[in-house]
Amino acid sequence: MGKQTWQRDWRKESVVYQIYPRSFFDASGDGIGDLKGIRQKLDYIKELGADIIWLCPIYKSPNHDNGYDISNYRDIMDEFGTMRDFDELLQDAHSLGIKIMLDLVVNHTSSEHPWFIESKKSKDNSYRDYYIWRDGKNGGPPNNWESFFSGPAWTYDDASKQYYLHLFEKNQPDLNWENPDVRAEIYDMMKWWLDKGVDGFRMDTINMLSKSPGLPDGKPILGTPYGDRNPYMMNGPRIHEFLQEMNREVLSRYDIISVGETPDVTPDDALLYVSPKRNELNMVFQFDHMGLDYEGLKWCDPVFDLVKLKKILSQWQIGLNGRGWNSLFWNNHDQPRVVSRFGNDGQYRVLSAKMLAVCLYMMQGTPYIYQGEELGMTNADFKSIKQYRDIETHNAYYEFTQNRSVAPEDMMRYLSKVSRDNARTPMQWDGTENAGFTKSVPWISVNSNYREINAEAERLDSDSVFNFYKTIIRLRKENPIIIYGDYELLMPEDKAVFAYLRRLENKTLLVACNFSENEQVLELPFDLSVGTAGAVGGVAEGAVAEGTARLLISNYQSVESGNVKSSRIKSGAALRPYEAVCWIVEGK
Ligand code: TEU
Repeated sequence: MGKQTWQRDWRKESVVYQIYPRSFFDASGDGIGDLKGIRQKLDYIKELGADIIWLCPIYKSPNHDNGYDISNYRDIMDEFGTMRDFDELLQDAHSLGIKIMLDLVVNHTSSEHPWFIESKKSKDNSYRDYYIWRDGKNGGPPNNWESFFSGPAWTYDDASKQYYLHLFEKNQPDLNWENPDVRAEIYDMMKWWLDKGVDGFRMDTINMLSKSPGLPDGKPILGTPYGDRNPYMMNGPRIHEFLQEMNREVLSRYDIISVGETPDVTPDDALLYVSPKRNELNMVFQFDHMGLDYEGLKWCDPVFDLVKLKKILSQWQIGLNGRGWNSLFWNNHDQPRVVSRFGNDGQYRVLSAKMLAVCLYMMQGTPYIYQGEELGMTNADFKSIKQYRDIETHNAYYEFTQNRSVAPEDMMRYLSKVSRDNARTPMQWDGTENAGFTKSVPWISVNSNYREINAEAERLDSDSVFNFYKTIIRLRKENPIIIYGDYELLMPEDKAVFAYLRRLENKTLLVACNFSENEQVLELPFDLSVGTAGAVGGVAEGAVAEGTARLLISNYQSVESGNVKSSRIKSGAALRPYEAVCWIVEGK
């Protein structure tokens, strides 16, 4: 290998596996996943090749929002087990060389948190200012903001005759980050977990901590009684001051990973959070690609547009290259399953799941693989609103069918495509009852396709999505060009093919993905003549570099060692339905 021109970093070279504990594996037999269950599946995660586990919230919670409403930051939710269970899980994970990052939810607490219980007691107690209380206006809430979970973002408290702010459910009151005592409490709690050996945090809604002074009304949103809250609660005036303080007081003192969940940011906004010289976070989750198929409103019949996806992901690859760092994700516990959303969960489920993995995980950034994604799990197959469990889903179903004249059957169709519960059906371990997730009645229905799609079957099948993900993860570790290389989009306007180049030193990686069920043509600005010695034409400068090319991965064929038929990758080569192929060309 030539002179190394890049700065290595374990956060950049790691692959993260996200676990939604409630749906992962139930060891206690109560129908709900738990920490003991995760501990029993560490070998599975190790076999996949992940380096870090992101645990969704495991803290004490009444579970109005499945743990994103915390009533005690320093204790474990009853359903998930005990602090001893956590300590043993952390110890076992570390002994396998797997790190654990927790989910930091500090924009809000549960309304059952002692701080809020005290705060609510009177207008003048020492905890009142831990939250955001305001007098009403014109007989109603202090402003026209809507909650992310439908309805007003304010709830009136009869006792103290004031409203409190909750950007999410009414049981999730927003903390007042303007209050230095609140910030100090949070930093102490973070250090408490880091001193236990936790390896970092995913930071929930972290760009919402700073709200605009005066909490002004938003621009009215047509067809609703609400205004646009985003300009006044996203990326607010003191957010970077708060995060630089958090970094100074906590993050900088440990060798850890931090990723902020930051909806509504551009690449330039993101650089203010992740540029190393800013001393804030290592990376963020942006959501531009997670909203491209919604018509401005989540509850719709999503329309996928590959050209939009290519533009978005390319903007982020180029925008952060050499200046910050990307996270790479298709799924999480809030998003529908990607094979159902951007792929084909019918005839081409396996091929398209593999294609989607090649498309994203050959890019620059830290991959975040969500439980079941590595199996090609699909959206839920619910037929009744009664099968759904998610507070956001139920609130939206009520709001849109009762107050916005959406027909129930239309709303059910929307839910089948966009509800967060699509990602929350139990992990499918094997073909036994309840997919081996629980010996009891699961808290949410198991997808009926578990006999065909499950970890046990896929671990034994060399051609499975699971083993394909293992290969991709291995290739990332073996080829620095995938992690550190530059990025260049090819065929930008093509509606079916996503093709791009990665370059690092004397190597070029070509990635070509067909997002359709029809054969497509791969147009290259140069020919890759392949064999024991091939030549690759430079693009801009027209130079021709001599080099050897080899197939790195394909979802249509296992990679033979060394050379392959050259006809497959000349410009004009055909890409079969949902074909994904990667070639690496090594110059002299
Ligand atoms: O989600 C924050 C967020 O922006 C949500 O609006 C998310 O985009 C939405 O749920 C997608 O439909 C985080 C957590 O990931 C989510 O599970 C929590 O419910 C929410 O914060 C409140 O803590």
